Amino acid sequence: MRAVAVKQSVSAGVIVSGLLAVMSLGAAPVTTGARTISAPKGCSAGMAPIPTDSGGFCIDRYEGSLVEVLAGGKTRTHPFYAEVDGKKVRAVSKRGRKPQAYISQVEAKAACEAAGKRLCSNEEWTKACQGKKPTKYPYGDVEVPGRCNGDGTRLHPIAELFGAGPAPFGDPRKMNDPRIDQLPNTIDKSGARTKCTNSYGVYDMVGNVHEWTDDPGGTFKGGYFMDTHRNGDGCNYTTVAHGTSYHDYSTGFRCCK
Ligand SMILES: [Ca+2]
Repeated sequence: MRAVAVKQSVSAGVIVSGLLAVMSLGAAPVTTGARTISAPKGCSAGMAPIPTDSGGFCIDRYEGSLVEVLAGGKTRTHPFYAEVDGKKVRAVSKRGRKPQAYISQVEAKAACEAAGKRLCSNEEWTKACQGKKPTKYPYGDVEVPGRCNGDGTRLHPIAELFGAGPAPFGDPRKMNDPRIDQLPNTIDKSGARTKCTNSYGVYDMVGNVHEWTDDPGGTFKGGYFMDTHRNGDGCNYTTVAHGTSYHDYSTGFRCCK
């Protein structure tokens, strides 16, 4: 019975997706047995619709980058390697931009809200990462080296800048040094790894930068360019060691709506 239920669920997801392609906006709910799976209506540019049995949600296709909002409402690009440091910023989901790192959950939440969005819940984030037919990695259950930016084969950038040993990892100033993510072979532009995606068309959920969720206890998910296994494999990678004001060269975000 369980296998049948799963098959129905996946089938409904395909139907909803097909309707979306035709209609652009939303779709009539699809009922499978006791469950009704429906897609969200009107996901904005740069977001993907994720159908669920509670109405669905939208998620940014790309890791978040930032623009600074200036007096008078004009904006300018905020450097991905610079801390937010009290600036008024707004989240952007755009292919080809290096995603923001050095950002806390508190700052990421404000940036999403300034864009009319919010941080994703842990459950939303994981569902979007695993794809329509849930898999350990966005593209399948078996890891393909190099498909996402998480192999960690380069010398650790902290060791490159500050030498070996554990001490730099406990030093917030060193962990937020803007030079780190400007080193070669650290973070990629969003969407640059064209096969690091899934059946929803969402990119870089595993690797590149960690992504804050809305967990009030402080959680970020997916791993980063040096590691996608230590705290769980792929979409299950979950870091709970840091509070909501913490940030370093590896912490980024993505918004939902
Ligand atoms: Ca990521």
